[in-house]
Amino acid sequence: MKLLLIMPDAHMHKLRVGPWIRSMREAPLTLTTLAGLTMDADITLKLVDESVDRVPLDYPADLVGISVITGCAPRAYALADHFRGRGIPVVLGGVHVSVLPGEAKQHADAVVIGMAERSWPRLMTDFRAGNLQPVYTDAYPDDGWLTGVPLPRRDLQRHSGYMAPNTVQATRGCTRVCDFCSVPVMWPKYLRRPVSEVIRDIQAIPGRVIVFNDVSLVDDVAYAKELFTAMVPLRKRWGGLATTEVVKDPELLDLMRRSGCVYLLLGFESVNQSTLFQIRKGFNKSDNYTEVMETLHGYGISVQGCFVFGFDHDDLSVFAATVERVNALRIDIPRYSLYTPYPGTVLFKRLLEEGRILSFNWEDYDTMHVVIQPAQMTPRELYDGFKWAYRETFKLRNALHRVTGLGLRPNAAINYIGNLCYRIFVKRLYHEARYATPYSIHDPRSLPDASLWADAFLRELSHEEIYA
Ligand code: B12
Ligand code: SF4
Repeated sequence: MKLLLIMPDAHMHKLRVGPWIRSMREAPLTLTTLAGLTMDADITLKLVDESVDRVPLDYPADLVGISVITGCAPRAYALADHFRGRGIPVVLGGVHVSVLPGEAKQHADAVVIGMAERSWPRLMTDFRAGNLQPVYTDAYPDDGWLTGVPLPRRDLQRHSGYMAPNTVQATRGCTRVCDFCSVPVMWPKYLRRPVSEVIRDIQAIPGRVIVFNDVSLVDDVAYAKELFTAMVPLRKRWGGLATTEVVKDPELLDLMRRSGCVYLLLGFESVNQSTLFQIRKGFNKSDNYTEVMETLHGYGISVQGCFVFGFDHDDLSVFAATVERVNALRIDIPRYSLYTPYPGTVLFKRLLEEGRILSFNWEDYDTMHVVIQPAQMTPRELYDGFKWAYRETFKLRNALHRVTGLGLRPNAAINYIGNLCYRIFVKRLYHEARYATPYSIHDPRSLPDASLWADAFLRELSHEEIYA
């Protein structure tokens, strides 16, 4: 039996020069995890991440599985329709499918809602018995532990295509509920994997550098300390995601340094404290950002700092104010996004009710397009301000000021490469056709009829149709 697993394209992180394709980010663990869960020895597995490879449209598969995040949903559905047109059954899963299974079902023979650690083996057994069901779900473990996840099949992943090919995951989900974030919707519980299993995964990686895919690795501080203590003897260098609160605990920071932490991605989101309260991220304290940066730099940790534009409190002054602060804070690798209401989130429901969602074309949901009516400016002003902030931030003098301002730092290579990648991205932002307009005005689900879709989505979010 031949199984083809696909992760559709995510444009912004992809660099293509002629036939050479490279992802400027870390390798996802989705397909390699599903492959690890596919135990039958007689199954030939082919994994295709379209960010680094081309999808073999004529592949003689018996079953196709496609992973769907919102920004890639239209591409995922087009691929699903193609393979179904060839008579090959298609299974869809992932964040977007879990939130809008009824929509996904129109393009699939089966949908998998939520995590697949238990449902995927069940689905494979059903499929082989000619008994594929339309919907699969998996209960989240009550005790907060995710045990027995097999080793991801990294051997099946294209190794050369990624900036960081060796990824690991210790936890799933997050204990916070920021209004724009899909994670609490997809993972309603914070799950930890036993430290011994994570260490086994890390030991299986021959390289020295690893990246954690966890969205909030240090949410459970006691767990994080246990994990980092166990990692010290492995002598790895690692990066991951955390919140600004990480600097509160010197013992944790010390363990992070000793276990090899060299890079953290932090969601600062805004320089305005009123915004932080509104988006349910009041645990970020704008006044403390200097302390956060100085502390992490003191521990030799580079910071990718993420900010978002388009909040209700944002007016036209927000762009210059943010760029100025980013430079003053010497954030090593800044990153900007647009406030995007992912389906199922608190924000999506609020803006639906307020009639402020401008586009339901999921392709626009890449945080690089304006899909909402901002409160204090036009969509065009928001888009132009966002692009301006990117260009200004990655001007050579600003990048050099941030990266070399404190002398040559231990992670100079990470900082230089990161800034170089974003300088390339800024060029694309200004020159690629897909970034020319704030949102895809030609999509039938965009203005002026967008509000007509609101009711349909609210019904869909309650999963009424899928279980009917
Ligand atoms: C690596 C990563 C990427 C990679 C790969 C993207 C991808 N398709 O996953 C890259 C760098 C390309 C990327 C880009 C972006 N990402 Co990203 N990314 C991640 C990250 C950190 C890890 C993914 C991962 O490996 N998870 C581990 C695996 C094991 O979990 P999983 O993917 O959920 O899969 C499980 C289940 O969902 C299910 N499943 C998933 N797919 C399938 C398919 C089938 C057939 C089946 C049966 C089951 C199944 O089974 C798996 C095992 O339980 C996640 C956060 C996270 N930790 O999940 C965000 C995440 C997926 N990204 C997110 C976002 C928002 C983005 C960006 C918009 C960010 C940005 N501004 O750049 C872009 C998207 C660009 C675009 N065009 O859409 C959101 C998605 C929200 C949404 N509703 O779509 C997430 C959830 C983070 C968040 N904070 O909300 N990202
Ligand atoms: S944005 Fe970060 S801290 Fe907030 S809910 Fe999402 S993962 Fe958690």
